Amino acid sequence: MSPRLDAAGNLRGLRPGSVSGSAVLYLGSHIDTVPDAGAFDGVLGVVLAIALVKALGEHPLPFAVEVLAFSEEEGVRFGVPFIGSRALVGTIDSELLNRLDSAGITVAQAIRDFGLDPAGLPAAKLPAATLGYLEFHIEQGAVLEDLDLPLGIVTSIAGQSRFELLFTGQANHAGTTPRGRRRDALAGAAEWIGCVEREAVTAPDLRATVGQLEVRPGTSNVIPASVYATLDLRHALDSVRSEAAASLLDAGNRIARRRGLDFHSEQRLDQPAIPLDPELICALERAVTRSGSPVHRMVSGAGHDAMIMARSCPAAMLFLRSPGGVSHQTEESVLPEDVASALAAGAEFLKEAESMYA
Ligand code: HGY
Ligand code: MN
Ligand code: MN
Repeated sequence: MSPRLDAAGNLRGLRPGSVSGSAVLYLGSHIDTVPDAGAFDGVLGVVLAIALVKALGEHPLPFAVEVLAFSEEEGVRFGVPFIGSRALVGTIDSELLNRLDSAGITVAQAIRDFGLDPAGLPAAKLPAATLGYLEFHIEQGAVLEDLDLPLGIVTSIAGQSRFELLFTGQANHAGTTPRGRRRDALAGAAEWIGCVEREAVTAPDLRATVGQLEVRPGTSNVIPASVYATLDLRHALDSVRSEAAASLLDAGNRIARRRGLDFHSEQRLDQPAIPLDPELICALERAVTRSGSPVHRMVSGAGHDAMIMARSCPAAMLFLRSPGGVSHQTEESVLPEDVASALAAGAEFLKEAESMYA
């Protein structure tokens, strides 16, 4: 393949089609991950895509295949996900380019520090002649594990809200300040986190997570002056997700008022749930069946670049079983036999594509 780095730092490898100017089928996933991560989230999809291109050898296809290794999907550094794939659908705007990381470096500066030029972002966009996008990814949950199935065909990807929250009280002496005079930001945040858990229990299938909590000044004999927290909400139905968000922001305001705290929230992401492409899903089902694996349709609780690519082209995903149902931690794994099943299904999918796009 001819590899290149686009202005968003996506690493891309193009395998030309049998005629020049062929339309492009994209395969890939992301190569960034989370702190203390496993070794398969994202990168497995990139390696599988490369293996499928390698298996094609010199076989001519009536379309080009481009492998995509997205630069930034998780959103760890700048608090907003899908930066790499947003470049391909043209939604990187000045608000995103000016977002700061914890060292005060903007996204634009980070791109320049990487030796790239943000002015080149428009050239990263998908061409008009884009056939579609297929992403292989570990499931990151326990559905396939519990059903003892190797592969899952994703029908839709749950919507995702991300918030940054700040509880502000008053630092004071831990030993001299009586209960009635305290404006304890951590006690307020802790009460609110209890509301988050209760919301997730009452709204079926809602996933609500407080992943980050930073206490200031953060020493044992000072009543916490402020607490920074994040909230991550996921649900297959956007209405359930937005109702939960409104209810939890309201709870934060109520708790803060009663405790004499300030409560500030900023929404970092409001990513709607995305249905994947029905035609590609059917092609994937035929491919999985022909390759000898059972077909299982499922919703993805995790977010993926496919939900961004789906704005501009037909998108589909094939999940591989996550042993133990764990991910985003070092126990994350994948079974070699499931990788073999995914490769066999992927090879059959390319045959399907050959007849679909001939
Ligand atoms: O957070 C997610 O859903 C994915 O791992 N980026
Ligand atoms: Mn991830
Ligand atoms: Mn991922």
